[in-house]
Amino acid sequence: ERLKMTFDARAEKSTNMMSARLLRLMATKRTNLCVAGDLRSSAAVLRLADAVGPYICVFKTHVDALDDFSGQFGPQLCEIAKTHNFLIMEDRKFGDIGNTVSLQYGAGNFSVAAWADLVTVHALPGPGIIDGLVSCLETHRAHLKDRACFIVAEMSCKDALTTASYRSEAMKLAETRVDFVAGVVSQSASGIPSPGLIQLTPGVRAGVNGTPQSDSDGLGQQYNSPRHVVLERGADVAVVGRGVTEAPDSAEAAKFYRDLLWEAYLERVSE
Ligand code: S5P
Repeated sequence: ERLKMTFDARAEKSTNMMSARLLRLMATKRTNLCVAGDLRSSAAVLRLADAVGPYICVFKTHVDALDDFSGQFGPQLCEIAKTHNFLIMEDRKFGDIGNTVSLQYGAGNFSVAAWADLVTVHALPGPGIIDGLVSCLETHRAHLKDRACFIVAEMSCKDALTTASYRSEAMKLAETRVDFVAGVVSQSASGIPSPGLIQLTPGVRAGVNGTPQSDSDGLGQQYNSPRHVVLERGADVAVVGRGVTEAPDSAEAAKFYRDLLWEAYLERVSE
């Protein structure tokens, strides 16, 4: 069964090169933590990536929320990723027709395809959105082999419209396009079709230093504990944003989350 398999064993089963690469990275580095660097200045995001780098498998960005994005951001983040051995995910949540996402992915100020190993994609437009992203990589003749996406199948926020049937259609899309799909963003493992697909689960926060665990943020986000998302909801990679960025010491917080998440993973695959 998928959830009982080790990340190494699942990498063997993976038909997507990037999901295999990420699963192996997680197994080698012994981390299933993704930190969401949702800060407003490029320098602050780069500083955070460098501080949490040793403890993460993926660093997730929202570059359209930066006040001062410049063309140097991508290459600088890539350098830090190389130093600490993690992948970069731009959480763009593409959601338009193929032609438009192809432009958004490869061009514009952000040139996401040039520096982000992974991107997030809404399932809403159907298979055409994957075709659009792939065609962008083909035109630029670059990165065809070292890029992939995660399909947002289910959202963490209260009253999200990602119903059970939407979720299951999104899973089918993931399965039919494993050429470019490395995983899904989801709150549970049910219906994930292949052991090679990675489940990324946001909405994770723990009580640190005796402070109580908060279960929401006042804007619809819903939080679960690291242990709960890995053991009860099937998270392979857990995303922690403010749990790390609002902590007094982000490196220490990342280490704290890494330890809890990895311990829960070991418990899941043991026996
Ligand atoms: O359903 C989702 C999908 C995503 S990718 N819910 C989410 O919260 N996210 C992202 O995860 C969100 O955009 C943010 O970057 C991160 C959660 O941040 P936190 O501060 O609430 O931990």
